[in-house]
Amino acid sequence: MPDKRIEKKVLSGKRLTPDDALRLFRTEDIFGLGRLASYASGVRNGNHVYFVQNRHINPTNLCVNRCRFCAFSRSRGEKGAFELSVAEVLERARQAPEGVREFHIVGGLHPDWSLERYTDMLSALKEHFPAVHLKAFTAVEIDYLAKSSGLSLNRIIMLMKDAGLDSLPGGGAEILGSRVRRRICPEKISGKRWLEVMRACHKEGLRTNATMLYGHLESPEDRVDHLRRLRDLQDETGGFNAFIPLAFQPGNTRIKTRTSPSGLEDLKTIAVSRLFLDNFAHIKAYWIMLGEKIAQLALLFGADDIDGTVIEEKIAHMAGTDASEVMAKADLIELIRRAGKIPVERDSLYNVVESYG
Ligand code: V47
Ligand code: SF4
Repeated sequence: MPDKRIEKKVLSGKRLTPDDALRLFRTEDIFGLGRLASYASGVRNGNHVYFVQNRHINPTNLCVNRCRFCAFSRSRGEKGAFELSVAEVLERARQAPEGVREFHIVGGLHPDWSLERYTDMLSALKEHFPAVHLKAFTAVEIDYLAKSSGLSLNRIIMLMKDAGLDSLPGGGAEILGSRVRRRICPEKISGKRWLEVMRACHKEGLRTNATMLYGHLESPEDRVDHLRRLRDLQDETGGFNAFIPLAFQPGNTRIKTRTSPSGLEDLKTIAVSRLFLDNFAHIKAYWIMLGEKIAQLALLFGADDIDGTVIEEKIAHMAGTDASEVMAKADLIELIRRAGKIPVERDSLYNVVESYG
């Protein structure tokens, strides 16, 4: 075991300190760490691993921010820039197979789309697909809409909810601490503001996810600080559904690292997140960023969710990932089963649709 004292704490359900998390990030006992995280996952979710039938839709990649780690965004007129009309968004939605339960919608910060452009998109989707959950817009986009419309954050959240928004994905968190944030995404809202937007959403009854982009310029201390801030907000609101560590994909970006994080780094990050975030019900191994094989191993290192069918993915693919863009439901089930786990299809709020035990 990585540390007897930490092991004792986990087995007796005691909360880990930031210093404990740092020790875990530094341990070389990867199997001991995995066993401990797997135990913590079992306490919360038994042997179940969740997946969702979803479809990603990116309405535009025009973005005024141009974060250094992002290969997806473009400026107006640049090669590869795109902006979808509401009709084209609907067309993408229609391509989703029978059984899809969630549209995951995120985009760049468009230089001149109006607030109505966003509410029209949500209401059109809701009108045509009333049974599909709309998980849309990161905290960064919500903040941008408030700033560009001159309306308050709470007003924007209300308008989005009225138009059909059901929950928010966890993007835009990156590394919340300002030292790294200034270097990887200087134009983006601060970590403090990201947390404020999430707090406001939770208070309005919208559930959200949280992410952490790792494997670039951050240190283990930066990761622990990030996790601590998320755990503190979760203590306050209880509004986060899942935590998703996002493995950095370096292709076509302006961050000088040669490779994406190693498999061991991926597994460690999943395991430490599971152990430290004791108030998060779910840790998601996002197979698009991890690759199918590491995502499968992550299920033995504390993850209890593997995300979904996805269908079309641009953010990781424009940054050079070699994972595929779509995984069929049957393949998700098989991947989970082969890890010795029970596949459970869920909706966006983790209600069970069907268990394949
Ligand atoms: O905010 C951008 C990240 C995020 C790169 O909530 C990159 O269920 C790696 O948040 N390498 C968007 N990551 C994706 C996201 C997400 C994905 C899946 C599920 C959920 C959920 C949320 O992608 C961005 C940014 O943090 N990102 N560029 C890159 N080169
Ligand atoms: Fe824009 Fe988001 Fe890419 Fe940053 S990560 S450049 S905010 S699309």
